[in-house]
Amino acid sequence: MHRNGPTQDIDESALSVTAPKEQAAGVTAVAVSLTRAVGEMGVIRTARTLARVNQVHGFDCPGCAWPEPTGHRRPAEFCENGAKAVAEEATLRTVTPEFFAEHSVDELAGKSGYWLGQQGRLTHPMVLRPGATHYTPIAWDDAYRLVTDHLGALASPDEAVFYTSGRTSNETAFLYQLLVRAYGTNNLPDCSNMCHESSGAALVSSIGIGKGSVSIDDFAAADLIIVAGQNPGTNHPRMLSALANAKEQGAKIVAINPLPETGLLGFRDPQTVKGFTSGVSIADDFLQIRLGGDMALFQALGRLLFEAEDRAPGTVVDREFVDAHCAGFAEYEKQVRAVDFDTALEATGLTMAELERTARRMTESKNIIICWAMGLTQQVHGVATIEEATNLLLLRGMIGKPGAGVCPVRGHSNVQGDRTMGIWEKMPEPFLAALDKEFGIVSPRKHGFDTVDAIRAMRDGRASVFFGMGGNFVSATPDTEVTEAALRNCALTVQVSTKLNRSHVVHGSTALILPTLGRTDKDLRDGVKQQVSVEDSMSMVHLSTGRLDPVSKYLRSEVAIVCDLALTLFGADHPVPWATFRRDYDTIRDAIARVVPGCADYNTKVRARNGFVLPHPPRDSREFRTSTGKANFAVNELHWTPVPEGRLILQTLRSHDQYNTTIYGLDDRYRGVHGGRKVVLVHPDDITELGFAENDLVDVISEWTDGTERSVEGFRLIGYPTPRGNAAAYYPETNPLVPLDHVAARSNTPVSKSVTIRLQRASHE
Ligand SMILES: Nc1nc2c(c(=O)[nH]1)N[C@H]1C(S)=C(S)[C@@H](COP(=O)(O)OP(=O)(O)OC[C@H]3O[C@@H](n4cnc5c(=O)[nH]c(N)nc54)[C@H](O)[C@@H]3O)O[C@H]1N2
Ligand SMILES: Nc1nc2c(c(=O)[nH]1)N[C@H]1C(S)=C(S)[C@@H](COP(=O)(O)OP(=O)(O)OC[C@H]3O[C@@H](n4cnc5c(=O)[nH]c(N)nc54)[C@H](O)[C@@H]3O)O[C@H]1N2
Ligand SMILES: [Mo]
Repeated sequence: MHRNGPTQDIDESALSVTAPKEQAAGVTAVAVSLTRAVGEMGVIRTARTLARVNQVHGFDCPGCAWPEPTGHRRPAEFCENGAKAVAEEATLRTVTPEFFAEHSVDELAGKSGYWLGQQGRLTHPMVLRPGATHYTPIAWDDAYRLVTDHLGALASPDEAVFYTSGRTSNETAFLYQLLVRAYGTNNLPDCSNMCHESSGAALVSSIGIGKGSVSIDDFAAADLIIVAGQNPGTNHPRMLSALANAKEQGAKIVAINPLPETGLLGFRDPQTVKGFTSGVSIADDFLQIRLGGDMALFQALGRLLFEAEDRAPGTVVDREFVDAHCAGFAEYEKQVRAVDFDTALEATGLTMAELERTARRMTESKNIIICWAMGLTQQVHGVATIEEATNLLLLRGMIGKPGAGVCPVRGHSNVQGDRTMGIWEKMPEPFLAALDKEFGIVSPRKHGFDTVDAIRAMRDGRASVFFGMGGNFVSATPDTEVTEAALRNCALTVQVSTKLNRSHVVHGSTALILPTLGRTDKDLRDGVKQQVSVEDSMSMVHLSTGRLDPVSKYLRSEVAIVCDLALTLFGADHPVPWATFRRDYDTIRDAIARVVPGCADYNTKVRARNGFVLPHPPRDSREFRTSTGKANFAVNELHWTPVPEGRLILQTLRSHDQYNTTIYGLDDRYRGVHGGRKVVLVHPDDITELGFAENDLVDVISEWTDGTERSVEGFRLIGYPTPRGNAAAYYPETNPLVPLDHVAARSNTPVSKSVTIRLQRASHE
């Protein structure tokens, strides 16, 4: 029943372009998802698998972190891209020792990430010895010893880096950070460093907790929902149902985006009969903002809100809320009243009428939610931008009441839970103290490396062991050439993975692939089925149970891998009961209950029908545990990036047919790009003005402030309705253009959404 992956790699010359789609989802989405799933898993496995996605006793969709509805769940609580994520994992295609014997690492390094991923699930632990050309099989015990020998040989634990990607369950995450801290380092970079780190930094400073303050039910109670810097039609498709539902209840929806993203502008809900035949326009207003213009927009809206208050005193500013709960209001008022509208119009590319209309919507609304994702976080001033959005909500008293609040929409399905469980290079003291008390260890207090600092350390030889708990570090991170050299600089690179990816073929002197169970796989310990738990974007924690037979008997669960590694590293008389944890995941949850705030009675509460919600003081009781003990109005100097002469500002984003570095297929259906990925979307007038024609092949060169340049070659120019001066291209192909030092202030997040580029006629046809 095993299948083989495709043998052909991408042929970019087959690329074709059609007009962008006006409506997302609908019948095509259902058809695409089923065809993909059947192709990977066959009919029976498809039916068994998709029926369990996001059901009460099923498994959590490994796609995005959008929550499940709390009440009635429809029989198909997933979307086209969730189905693709499931098919990608539940595939029957396999990558076996024979595959590795056939293909040298050099050969595999010449393949695209798409080709690698399509080969199927990894089946055996594999090792690449120093100087070897091929990976060969290794016994699990020998693999663990190889890792611990390397860790034991380091001059300091701080020379090892332990990365986490956001699919890892709470149980694994908790044990993994415990292993790393017991070993002696806080070097726990994660994908969040490249994702919502800016949201966390801003919200901790403004409201005292780095998580969103709304629940799924708040959407139906909102009367204004602002969606900024996010493409839910592709990346959080089930959010469109929540938005459509809110609209039916009378909410207005404003989309703020440089691109007219299909799902925001038109949507057919495939789960309703009506959705099969007719669609709705989700957004009542589409503000086509320039890249990086959001901070200026939010500040200008602040001034307009104060001016509306002047016209009708007592109607706009929620004095009671501000007086009782906020600090820094006077400073904020003073600064924002001085905002220069001309600058704001230039930075945003919007009209005064658009700003005024949006301000009016905000003054007329009783309940406002602001949602955002990577368009705001991956900016130089991402943290300040999110603070400015929060300022507007504080001014209107929109935190801690139904139908209102901040809503950072998370990416990976458990990226929020991983942080709750301690995956962070700078966990606060109370967490470390509780961990030490529970286990009788001494956690290090010195902050560890985040993602960018980890790359710098490996580049400079300050770290030489890399361990990846999931993810695809080499392809997800910026400045590909620098990062690849950094990984190659390591003595050992280890990847715990489900699928083959580029991080397996860009490696240290010794490299290990440790194949693991995914969310959909059955996990038996001594014949007893184990469950794991996850936390969604709205702080709901619930169980996930895999049901499929694993494609290979050599796969081990992530929990088992962490425990085995710990037993090899620390020996059997370590104070942490690793063997017990490995046998029965309930015992891990009991430990979590004693260490992690808000998790008391974890085993009981997580078994409730919809799981349980973690505490969120601002949402629950308007309590703000910040430096001032109040919600802080932030005062920020305006920052935006003008487009230099003859240049463009580039954002790197996701197509409709990928999950981060996992490429499902080559069709960005909604944007009308088919059969290839090496494209740059540019305004037709800019294409002409820069001396090119649509369809030309170009090299893209990024320019950095230190005078260095980076380039990618052979991209096709596509005329697209972006704002003038802005361009868009897919990640990860364009990661080589993002300089390692191009990071957001205060969050160190790579600035993937604002890279200065110039175009040049392609050097090779
Ligand atoms: N199918 C699928 N689902 C996914 C993922 C996936 O790859 N595939 N990835 C998951 C992950 S980890 C994450 S983090 C999320 C990502 O979800 P998104 O943040 O939606 O992902 P991106 O494709 O990066 O899209 C960024 C959006 O912001 C807009 N934008 C860019 N710059 C600006 C700006 O300066 N201002 C404004 N207002 N808008 C801007 C872009 O035009 C685009 O619409 O999705 C998650 N879900
Ligand atoms: N230029 C640019 N760069 C970006 C971004 C961008 O918008 N632009 N976005 C950033 C963002 S938001 C993120 S979150 C990161 C994503 O960074 P990562 O999380 O590191 O990348 P993914 O592509 O999600 O990882 C995919 C790999 O994870 C493994 N995997 C899948 N499921 C499991 C599992 O259950 N267990 C284990 N152990 N492994 C598994 C598979 O082997 C697969 O190849 O990329 C960031 N990089
Ligand atoms: Mo992400």
